[in-house]
Amino acid sequence: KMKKGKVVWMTGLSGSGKTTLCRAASAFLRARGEQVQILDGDELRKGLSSDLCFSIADRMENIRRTAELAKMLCAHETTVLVAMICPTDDMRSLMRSVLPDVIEVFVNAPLAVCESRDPKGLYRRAREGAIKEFTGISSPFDIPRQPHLVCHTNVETVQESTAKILAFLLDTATT
Ligand code: GGZ
Repeated sequence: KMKKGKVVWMTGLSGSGKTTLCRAASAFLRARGEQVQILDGDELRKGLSSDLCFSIADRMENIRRTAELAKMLCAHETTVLVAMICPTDDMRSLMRSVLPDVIEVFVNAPLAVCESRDPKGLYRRAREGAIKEFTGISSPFDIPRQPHLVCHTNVETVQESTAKILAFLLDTATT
């Protein structure tokens, strides 16, 4: 019987720590000899989705494409770790319709914390009006209703959050 891979989808604001947690989880799984693919919104938007911007419709299409790609990778025993804001309930429903077994992780740092981190200066530019439709500032972010896990990255260490994700993933992998 073919073993199917799992998809873990990190949803959360820009600067909440999605990429960091994906990289940490990926390093752990690779060290165990597992095949892992990270799908990072920021990266995909330079290639596969370089035609898309940040309107609701474009984000929907971005999510749909990424979910379909994750589904294909899953069929090859690959664990797929997605770092994508996926900001609205509608987008998460679309994502779950393509990936019924997805593990949804809410990477939850308060907006004020994400804004104070501002590693790329995007929040500052969004506040100045230089970036339109910025999530949390001028574009919606719905609080996830039923995530499998919540990582409070403002109070947990990267190790603690990663351990939580891996424990859940490895537990569901055997059931
Ligand atoms: C949100 C934006 C925007 C706007 C550029 N709104 O933290 P980052 O910088 O490195 O990653 C963010 C990334 C978000 O893309 P996603 O594909 O994850 O979004 S979605 O799921 O909603 O389709 C951020 C950067 O792109 N970025 N402009 N206006 N984030």
